[in-house]
Amino acid sequence: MVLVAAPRKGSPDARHVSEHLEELTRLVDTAGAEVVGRISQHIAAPNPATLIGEGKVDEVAREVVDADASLVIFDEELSPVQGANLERELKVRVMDRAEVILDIFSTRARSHEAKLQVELAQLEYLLPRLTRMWTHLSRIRGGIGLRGPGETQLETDRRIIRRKIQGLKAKLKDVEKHRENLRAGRDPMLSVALVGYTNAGKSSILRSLSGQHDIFVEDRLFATLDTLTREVDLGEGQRARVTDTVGFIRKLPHHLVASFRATLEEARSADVLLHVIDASHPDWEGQLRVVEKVLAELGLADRPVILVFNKIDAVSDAAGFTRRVRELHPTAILTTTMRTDGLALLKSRLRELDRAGRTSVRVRIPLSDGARLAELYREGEVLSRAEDGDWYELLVRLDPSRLARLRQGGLEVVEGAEEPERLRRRVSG
Ligand SMILES: Nc1nc2c(ncn2[C@@H]2O[C@H](COP(=O)(O)OP(=O)(O)OP(=O)(O)O)[C@@H](O)[C@H]2O)c(=O)[nH]1
Ligand SMILES: [Mg+2]
Repeated sequence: MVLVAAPRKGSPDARHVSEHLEELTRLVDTAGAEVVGRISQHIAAPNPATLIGEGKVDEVAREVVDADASLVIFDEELSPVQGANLERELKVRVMDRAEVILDIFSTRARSHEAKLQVELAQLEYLLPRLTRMWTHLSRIRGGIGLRGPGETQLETDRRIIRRKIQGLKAKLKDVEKHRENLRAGRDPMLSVALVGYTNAGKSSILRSLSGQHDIFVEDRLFATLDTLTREVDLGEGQRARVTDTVGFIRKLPHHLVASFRATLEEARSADVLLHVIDASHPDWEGQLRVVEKVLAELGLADRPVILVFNKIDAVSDAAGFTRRVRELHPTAILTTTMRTDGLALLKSRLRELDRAGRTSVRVRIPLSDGARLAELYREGEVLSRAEDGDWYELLVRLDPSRLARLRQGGLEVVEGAEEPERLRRRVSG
């Protein structure tokens, strides 16, 4: 197949054409096809009919014949009309980046939920392009349709697709509710979600943190499509629940973003997001911006975030890089999953957050109530203990939901020693 990039002149994309084509090549490779030619053009204004200029269309057509390609892929989004025109002129199938990504997702989706999400995204993508796809179909069908009275086949198809979309949305709502119930029933614990550009090392980090080597890691784009949650031992008796999520990529089809909402609900309910960045990637700054943009689209921009610069082992000038990152993002953490102690700092930061999310309270229990005393030691962190006649007086750090439960069970609180520190302030401050 032949790849085509047509960034706007002077746009940030224009400066990174070769990197973007490189990424598209990796996407295409993941989708299982082979690239035989690459063409790019910096355009002043997109041609509404064919995106690229007429002369360039001829050049692509020649390349298609010379390389005997059966498919042309554009890095930019094509409008339905542009796609149809280009297919007519190039006489081969034409796809854009969004369609390639959808294709990869559809072959990689494993869980019921991921499959529903991908199918929804595909139908939403298809709907406005139906005319063009339908022309393909009608040729195959030989024009024999199930035409109703006064209704064209196209309208019938559109109606069927709309109904399917409604059905899928309803099913995904159920999935979302089910997840919500699961979350509500879980033990209160610091919850953390890994987010970031695809291939940054999110799954590797979860693997190292949890010590579970069955977690899938691969040097491919979109290795992970399903969220996966694992309990992690942070050390010093503290634990956290860590969720791995689907990676982001530039020009992510927005239907795909929308349809992955249910999956990313896990991130929404997390106390803190770990935004994982591939420090060894030449355009890590561009990738960081893409992720922030997608997070904003998902309504997650206001979540507390820790930037985690991973693959620091693969950075050529590690000292210079560290200095630069410290200047730009003073609270960022630098990690590597290649060394056993590479995540020590991350763990200690998470322990700190876990403690910050807790409330310190002074409580009184009878000396005779050994069971309750043991419970407090088990569920919280006892900071001090004194005896006063028949009573113990303890200063204990607990998370708020545990405290509420103990109070319901009759625990006597003398005073709330300090307001729980807001996690958000701790992270961004
Ligand atoms: N050099 C180096 N490579 C790493 C490090 N962490 C992960 N990798 C490699 O990076 C590649 C991608 O890792 P994954 O953990 O699958 O990345 P991901 O962010 O989960 O990717 P997706 O699921 O595709 O979004 C794999 O080949 C890993 O072995 C690191 O600290 N240093
Ligand atoms: Mg992954």
